[in-house]
Amino acid sequence: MKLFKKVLIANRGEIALRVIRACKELDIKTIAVFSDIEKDSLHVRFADEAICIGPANAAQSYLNIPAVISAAEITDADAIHPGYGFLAENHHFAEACITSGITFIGPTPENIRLGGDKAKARQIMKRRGIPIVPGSDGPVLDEDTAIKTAKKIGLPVIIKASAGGGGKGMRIVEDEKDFINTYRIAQREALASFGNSELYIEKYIPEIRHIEVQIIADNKGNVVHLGERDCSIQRRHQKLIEESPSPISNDRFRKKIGELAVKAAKAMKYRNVGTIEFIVDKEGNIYFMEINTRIQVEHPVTEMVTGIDIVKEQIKLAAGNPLIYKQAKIKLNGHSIECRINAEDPERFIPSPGRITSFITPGGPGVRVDSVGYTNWLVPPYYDSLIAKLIVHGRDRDEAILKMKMALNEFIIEGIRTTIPFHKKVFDNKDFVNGDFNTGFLDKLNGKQED
Ligand code: MV4
Repeated sequence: MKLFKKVLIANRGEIALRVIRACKELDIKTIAVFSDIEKDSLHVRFADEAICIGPANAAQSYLNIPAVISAAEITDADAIHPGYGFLAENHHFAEACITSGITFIGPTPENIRLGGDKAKARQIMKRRGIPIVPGSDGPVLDEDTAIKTAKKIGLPVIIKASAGGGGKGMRIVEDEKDFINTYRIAQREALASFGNSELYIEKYIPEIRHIEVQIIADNKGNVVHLGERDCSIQRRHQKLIEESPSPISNDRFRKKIGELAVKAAKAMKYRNVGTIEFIVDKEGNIYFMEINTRIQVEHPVTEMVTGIDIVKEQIKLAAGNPLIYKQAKIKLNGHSIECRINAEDPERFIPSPGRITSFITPGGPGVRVDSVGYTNWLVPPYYDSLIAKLIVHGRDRDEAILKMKMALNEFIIEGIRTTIPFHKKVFDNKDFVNGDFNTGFLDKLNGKQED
């Protein structure tokens, strides 16, 4: 098998360690990069080499393209893994890697660009017969067209930024008299947040489930899907709990949504690992939403039920190896759930960085912890507050829930506040246990409107 000799991991935290582990299993040397304040981080300790790329401020280190490329050149890396966040979905960065003769472990720059252009992606999928929510055909380019489109599809509508995603810059309009004002606010917000004011409009669908499909593709255009993940438990567009399979899924549903995902990937000549995001309404109708062109935080639940190491596959595919899986051979076994454990106040979700005075991880069959936490680690205030992912695998959903409850009780993190108490509350909730939830679950749990 063709493989890299040395991979530089252009990331930090648990995902950097996750990639290091995949490289070690493939007998590939690893290079960590770190900012001034992270020399004591575990990704630095466990990599074969480590190189400081700048100050704590991510804009000058983990987001600094020349610094990352130089680090790869100095250390003679033949590939870069971007992880998620930071430079993972920056098509200029993917291009810069290629120009420097370094393989970018991920999709093509063109794939990344389309993933970042939500209005265009919608248009392409529509033309291929993939169901999308009724709305504008691509972007809306002026106010007259916007008003006409909103009237045609009927209120409520949701206005979204073409360059947005992950829920940022979205606005719901319930009342026609508010439309133009909200449209202008959305436009200004999109320009300020993304440097691009382009918008598109969709019918607003209430009480949805957010269901996404993991796909893997080789450089010849072969694509398979690895089943779905249900990511409906979220707060302000931050996912908190993910699972596979979805509680509303069955073989027929999976075949349908899986085939749509593969069709979407083929429509855009997708390469490497990615996720096709859908929303599913109360009636079970499936609509294409977005393409995520990176390895995602929640990938472990898919690994647990398929037995496929997605990060190892990602590296092998990027090295030019063909897919070794046939769709018919991929079976979901049991049920997996992930809780994201953040260094945050569990009630208000405000960051709680600081020194961890005690860190004891849970264990036992079917319990996995992806984390860079340890006793005495100083959780920095500069980056994402995710400090651990707790993943369980059970024969069925009930067993997975029992294991998660046990594991949450065994997980001791002292010195900082974490979202563990929040998760304990969710796993005691009847609706969650019954699989009866949608993206409005947390509002219901708290008895209030959050967004
Ligand atoms: C929607 C929607 C309802 N209708 N689109 C949020 C993340 C992004 N990837 C897609 N999102 C949504 N798109 C249509 N046509 C509902 C969401 C959504 C949401 C919207 C408002 C407030 C909270 C939300 C939580 C999850 C999903």
